Amino acid sequence: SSFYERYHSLEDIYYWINRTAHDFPNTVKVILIGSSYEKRPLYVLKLSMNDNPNKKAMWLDCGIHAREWVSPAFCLWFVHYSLSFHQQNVDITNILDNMDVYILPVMNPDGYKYTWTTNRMWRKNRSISKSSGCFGADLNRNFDANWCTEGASSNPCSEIYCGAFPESEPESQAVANFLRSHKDSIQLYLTIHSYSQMLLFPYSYTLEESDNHNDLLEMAQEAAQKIRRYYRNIYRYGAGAKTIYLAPGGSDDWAYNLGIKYSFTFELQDRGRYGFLLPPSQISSACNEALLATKVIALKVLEKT
Ligand code: 0X9
Ligand code: ZN
Repeated sequence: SSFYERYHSLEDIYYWINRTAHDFPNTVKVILIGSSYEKRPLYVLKLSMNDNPNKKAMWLDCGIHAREWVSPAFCLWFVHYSLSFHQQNVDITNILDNMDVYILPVMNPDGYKYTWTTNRMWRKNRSISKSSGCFGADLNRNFDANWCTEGASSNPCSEIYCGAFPESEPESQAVANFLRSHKDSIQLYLTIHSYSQMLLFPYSYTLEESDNHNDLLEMAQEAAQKIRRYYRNIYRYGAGAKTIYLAPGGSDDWAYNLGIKYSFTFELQDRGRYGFLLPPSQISSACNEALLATKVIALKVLEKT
C-alpha cells in the first residue's frame, strides 16, 4: 500500500508537512497558526497555484477529534491529490486555479498522539481541568456558537465537555483567530470527522434553518448523489441538528456565523462496522468519496460566488 493508504503517527505527519513544503516550494507554504495545550505546533499548509494569489479561498481541517484517524488521512490524501493532479484532472485544476486552499491536517495533535500511545478511543484535547482532575475539552463544543447549551456538557469529565469558556482551548482559539483574520477571502469551510457517512451543514446548535439552507442542501445532495453513483455508497445529508443531534459550539456553525456561508462537516466511513477503527484497506475508498464531495461542493461555491 502507498503512504496515503496507511495511518501515520504525529511525528510522521510533521515530517510529511515539512517534506511536502520543501518539495513544492512554489505552491506550498507552511503557516504556523498557534500551538496546542502541550505546546505542539499547529501547521497549516497553504496551496496556491498562481503567481498572483487568488482572492477566493477554502479552509479544510482534519483531526478535531483524536480517535477519528481517517480524518487526518483525508487531509494528507487531499494535498497529495491536489499536487499530483493539478493540470491532469479538470475539476481539481479548476478549483486550485480559482481558490487558495488552507489545510490543517491535525487540529488536535495532543489528542492524536495520545490515541497512538495510550488510549485509541480518546476524543478530546489534553488540557487538564484542575477542579475535577479530568483531561480534555471537546474542541467541537468549544467554539462560540450557542456555546455549552443543550448537546454539550459543562462537566470536565464528559466526552462532550465544552471547556471553561468559548475558545478556552488553544487549538480552537488558533483556528478561530486564523479564520477571523482571513474571513474576507475564505468562502468555504470544511471540517472532516468520522464516522457515519454524512454531509452536514449549519445549524447544529438550533433546529432553525440557516439563511441559505436550500443552497447548502442542494450542494450536499449533489455530493451525496455523486458518491452513490460513482462509488455505490450511501451518505445522508442535511442540517446537523435535524440529521444527527443538537450539538452547540461546533466549528462549522461558528464559521458560518462568522460569514463563511458555505460550511460543511463531513462524517466519513464507515456506518459502524469498524467505527473509529476503520481498517487501512478502506482509507482509499473513504478518501475518494470525500474527495468527490469536496470537489462537487468547491465547484458549486465557485459558481455561486
Ligand atoms: O458531534 C460532533 O462533534 C460531530 N460528530 S462526531 O461523531 N465526529 O463527534 C458532528 C458535528 C456536527 N456539527 C456540529 N455539531 N456543529
Ligand atoms: Zn468528530
